[in-house]
This record gives sequence, C-alpha cells and structure tokens, in this order.
Amino acid sequence: MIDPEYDVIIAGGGFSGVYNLIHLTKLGLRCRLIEPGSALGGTWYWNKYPGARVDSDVPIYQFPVDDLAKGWTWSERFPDSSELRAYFAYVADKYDLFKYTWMESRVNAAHWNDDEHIWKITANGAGGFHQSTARFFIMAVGSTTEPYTPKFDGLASFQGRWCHSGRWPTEGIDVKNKRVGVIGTGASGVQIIQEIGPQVKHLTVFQRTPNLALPMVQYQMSRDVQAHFMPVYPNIFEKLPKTFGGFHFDFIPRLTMSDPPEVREAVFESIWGMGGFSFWLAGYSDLFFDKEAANEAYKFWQKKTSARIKDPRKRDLLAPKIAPHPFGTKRPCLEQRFYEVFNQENVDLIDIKEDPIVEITADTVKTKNTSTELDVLIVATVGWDNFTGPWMRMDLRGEKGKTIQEHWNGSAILSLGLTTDNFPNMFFLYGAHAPTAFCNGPTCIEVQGQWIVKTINHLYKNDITKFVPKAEAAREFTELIDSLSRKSLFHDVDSWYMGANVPGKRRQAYNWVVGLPAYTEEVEREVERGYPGFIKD
Ligand code: N01
Repeated sequence: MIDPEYDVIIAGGGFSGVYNLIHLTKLGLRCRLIEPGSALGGTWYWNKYPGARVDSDVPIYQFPVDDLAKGWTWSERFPDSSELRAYFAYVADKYDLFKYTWMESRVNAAHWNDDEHIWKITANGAGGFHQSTARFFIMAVGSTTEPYTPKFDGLASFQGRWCHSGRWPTEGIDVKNKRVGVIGTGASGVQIIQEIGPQVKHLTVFQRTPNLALPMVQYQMSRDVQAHFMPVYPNIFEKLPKTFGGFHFDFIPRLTMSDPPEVREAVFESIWGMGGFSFWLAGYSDLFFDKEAANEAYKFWQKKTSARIKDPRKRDLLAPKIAPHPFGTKRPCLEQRFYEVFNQENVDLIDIKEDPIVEITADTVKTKNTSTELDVLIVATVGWDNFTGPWMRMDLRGEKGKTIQEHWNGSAILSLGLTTDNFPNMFFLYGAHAPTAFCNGPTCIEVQGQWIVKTINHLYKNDITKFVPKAEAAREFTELIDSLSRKSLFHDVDSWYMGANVPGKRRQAYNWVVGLPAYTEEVEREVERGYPGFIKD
C-alpha cells in the first residue's frame, strides 16, 4: 500500500477547517488545508457586506483554546466581519497555519482509491493547480457557502450596480446619496438595511416574509473588562456544549402555558432585555415544539416591535398581528436600528408576497403594481444552497467511482452528521444532519471536530486504513433526523432549514433539532461502543 503525501487534507479555511488543522497537526499528522479565499475566515472572509456582524456574543464566538483567548480582545459585544477576519489572521499567525495551507485554490474533485485506501484530491484557482493524496479527507466547507440568486427576469440587463450580498466586493460599493433597492429581509438583508438606511438618498426594501428580528443590545467592549473576565472563560467554554444551542444560556425547563400570564410576561421581559438570541434560545423549552408556545412568544415580540414603527402600513408588513410562521421556526436576525430605518421618509417597503417582482430593466425594478428606479440593487435573498450545496458541486467519487450525486440521488444521507457510506475516510463538518443551524458555530464545530480528531487518532493507533459507516447506519440516522424534525414546528415551515429556499431541492430535514447535548451523547456513544456502525479495515 502506498504512503499518501498527507495524512489529512481539509477543504475549507473557516472555523471548521482551522479547528481541525490546529488539533490534527498537534497530533503530529501531515496536514494540508485548501482554501479558495485569499485569507482564512470562511464565511467571514466572503461576507463583507455593510453591517455584516456575528450573532453570537463575546467570548463564545472564538476557538475555545485558552492561550488563543488570552492574546486577543474584541472591541464590541457582537464583533463585525472585519474584526473576525483580523481574529483569523491572529490565529493563523499564532499557529503558523499558512505553512500548512494552499490559499486561493478550491477543491473541485476528490476520488477514493479503494486499492490504496487513499483520496486523490484536485484543487484549482488563482493560487495554482494542486493534486495530492491523503488518507483522510475532511469536508469543512461550511453550510452557508454556496450563494443562490433567484431568477429575476431581466436582472442581467440592469445597468446600475447590482450585487449579491454574499459576494460584496472588498473595495465596497458606494451607496451614499444613491437610490438603492434591497431584495430580501433575512439575516443579511436586515443587517444591510439598518447599516445603509441612514446613508442613501432613497431606499426601497422588497420584502417577502417579515424577519422576526430581535434586539441585539450591542455595546463596546473594553480591554480591561475582558481581562477581568478572562479567568472565567474556561468555565464558560466548558458550559457551552451542555446547552441546547451551544450558547452561554439555555431554555428554562418549563412549558410556556404552565406559568400564569404575569409570570410569562416577566420571563419574556427578562430574556428580551438580555439581547442577542436569548429571546429565541433562553425562554420556555417548548418554543419549537408547541404552536401555542410559539404564539405566546410572537404576541410579545409583535407588541414590542410594532411600537417602534410609526407608519401603520409599514407596521402591518413588518410586524403583522398574525404571525407569518410559528415564532423561531425561521431564523430571527439580531437588529440594532432596523425598525427605526422604516420611520425615515426616504425609505419604502414593498410587499412582494402580494405584489411580486415581475421584471428588472436597465434602471428599474418592476412589481405587478410598482416601478422603482434604482442606481444600486442589492440581492440579499441570499438563501444559500445550504448544507449540501457546496458538496454537490464537487466531483466527489467514493467506492467503485460512484459520485455523491448518484449515491444520494437528491437526498442527504449521513451517519451522525459526520460521515456517509460508500465514502470511506471522509468526514463532514457543520453541514447536514448536525445541530448546525441551531447552534453557535464554534461550539458545534468543537463537538464534531473533537469526534473527528479522536477518531482519526484511534484509526492510526490501530492501523485501520479504511473507515466507513454501514449503509444501514447512515439510513437509520437520516430517518432519526426526519422523525425528530417531525415532532418540531420547523418541519412544516418552508425555510432553508428544510431546503425549501432553493427550487428543485429535495425538501427534507437537514438539522438535528433536539439540542447539542443529545447530539453529543449520540456521537460519543458510537466511540464508547467501539464504532459499531462502521466497517473498519
Ligand atoms: O438568507 P435568508 P441570509 N424573491 O435565507 C428572501 C446566516 N447568516 O443570507 O423568507 C424575493 O435568511 C427571503 O424571503 P422568504 C444565518 O444562519 C448569519 O440573509 O423566503 N425574496 C428572505 O427574506 C442565516 O439564517 C449572519 O419569504 C426572496 C431573504 O430573501 C443564513 O446565513 C448574517 C426570494 C433570504 O434570507 C441565511 O441568511 C447573515 C425571491 N425569489 C447570514 N428568495 C449573522 O451571523 C428568497 N427571498 C449575523
């Protein structure tokens, strides 16, 4: 059997890829990370749109490594994307990561060789053509990676500047004193709208579904305050994986309707005041599973939010009396001044659910009933082709040369959200069938990353050169994901959680919906029992 050039090749240089690179090189393994961007950071390298910032607060959105935390301080409670890029540069420097990395190259093919038990991996890009072999291949390309632009008739004919929010140019786009349109009010749209609203001549927002956005409660962070709290960071990091969403707070173990109305109101007030995702992930434990619970949360949200919007028409569109979907089943965004932007005279809101966009011309977006002349059009419909999108665009071939597309036939079928049958020695991170969408990214990545590092170490120690889940294990785990999802309110709502945002994509449950501790238990049980769901050779 030939010795491959590398023990491990990792595709992707965001949190997942970098976590694995740091820990696998510590084991003394020969690793190579391949990243299409010109810097590390993953989603934070690509998302440079105005106002892009993370929805997890300091200190939980960083690598849980003590010596890293000690050398770094943040300037705001919710850092922006440029600060996250600087953090990644700091981490890369600290661990000298560039010596293990091929930058500006995208992995476009990975073929399994069943005689030699190795992967042959091909990457290409401005950074050059690379072809190499590795025993293990880690797919760390993220879940919100593959931008998706819906088909708008005439978009190509638009003569002003148009841009997909996920591919905002590094040099920026000048929106000052321009007539700007934004299509989409997801996490990206909300952040862009509140940031550019005060700068533009005129803003038109094309909204299909209102975002049930929550107050961020942002503030500056001083170096002294962080130095004071740093000694307790290890305790915080230790607690994160024990919570539903990998945050430093958790659901309260009570049902919404078990409290009398005045207690419920007090609970809602207190989690609202904390800011961030507390109102989503630190309230009653039945929020995602009971319609009445979701409705109570919505009523509180609607009361608080509608009070901030002056114009009755805009108010009804942004914060309708009747919930557009059970509260929390589409990801709420964190906002700072989003609703106040709509109180500006120069900001219009068009309801494209009732009055859809029919055509885009050289200078105008036309709905059935309106025409809006624009200088700049921002397509923040992003609606990434989540979870599986980046994997499906690669030429991945497992045993007998079977492609991933043939193997899955339109569905995602994973064991433990980490591996799939027919594709030995390959690991997936922060993608389908994991707690991905409902978890603080670095915490989910730590749980999955630890599992991978531990498993690869075990395989080396035991001279196992081929490790692949049994087909029935992958099928059973996929069925488990589906049955858990069916018990939740997420299952019936059309969202990217269900793959419903991309026309033609198979509608299925893509997330582990019952919290990180239960997921960790599931994947760790597999290790403790000696990997009974896997074939080892
Ligand atoms: O995308 P989205 P996103 N015509 O899918 C609308 C992460 N993220 O990039 O709801 C017109 O949420 C769509 O309307 P509807 C985060 O996990 C994190 O903003 O489908 N409109 C919606 O309003 C997030 O959840 C951060 O009816 C169309 C919007 O476009 C995920 O990425 C920041 C349309 C899409 O919203 C995705 O967020 C940014 C069409 N054909 C992103 N298709 C932070 O951490 C879609 N829309 C802060």
